[in-house]
Amino acid sequence: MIARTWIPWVLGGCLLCLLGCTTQQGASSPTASGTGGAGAATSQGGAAASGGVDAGPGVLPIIEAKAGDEQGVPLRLGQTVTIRGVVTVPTGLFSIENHEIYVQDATGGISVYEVAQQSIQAALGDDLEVTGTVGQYEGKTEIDAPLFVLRGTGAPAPTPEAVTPAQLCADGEQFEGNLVAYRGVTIVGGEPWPTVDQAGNTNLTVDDGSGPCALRLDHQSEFNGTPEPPQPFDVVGVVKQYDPTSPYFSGHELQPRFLSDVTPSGR
Ligand SMILES: [Ca+2]
Repeated sequence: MIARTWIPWVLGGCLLCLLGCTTQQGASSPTASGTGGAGAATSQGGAAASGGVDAGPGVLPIIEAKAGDEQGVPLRLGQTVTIRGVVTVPTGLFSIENHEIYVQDATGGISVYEVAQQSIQAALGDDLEVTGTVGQYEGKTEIDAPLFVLRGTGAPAPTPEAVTPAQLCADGEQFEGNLVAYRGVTIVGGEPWPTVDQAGNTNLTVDDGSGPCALRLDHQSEFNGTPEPPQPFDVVGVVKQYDPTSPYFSGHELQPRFLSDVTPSGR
């Protein structure tokens, strides 16, 4: 007789697995385990990962993993979840000492963070399954202490959603972690463009006519020591947040990744 076990990850939201799952599909593997869709047997009620790939049993849509309460605190704070998405910010771009990457599925994106180690070298387009703890740092929701399973490589990048600076500053929570784009912005305040190498990050204020919001240049990214771009410009990046006080609904900022994320405005 083979008993179907009531395994703990059922509590993580995989009620459908009561009907059809017998194994955990390697989600706790500490390292990348090669390519291929080893676990994509069934779709989780709309939990499709990027590129139309079924996320697989036990995988939460990212929008659910990062959902917040009325104070902007993640509803699943401290809980272990498994998500799956395409890498939009690769290893080594935003942090050298620690490790911050971003992954995105069809429902949204999120920061994945680990301290003092890089347990995977994630590249743009990697299709990663991530199991970790939902955390929050100064308002920014993260998957902390992550374990990774590489499900594929070379997935197409999500199309950045166009947002205005006014939207991002007024209602940034809905965009947090996502790859987005400002269109036709000019620099209207904040710190100057880092034309000389800076020891710290640079926080500029940009506006497209809708209202101002933040554009943040990580000092470890390739923007340091570059000429100020012609304006207006378009800029792609992920949405971060720095808001040290509750409720956590302010302090959203767009952070570009590469020099190629900034282009002359098409307007
Ligand atoms: Ca937040």
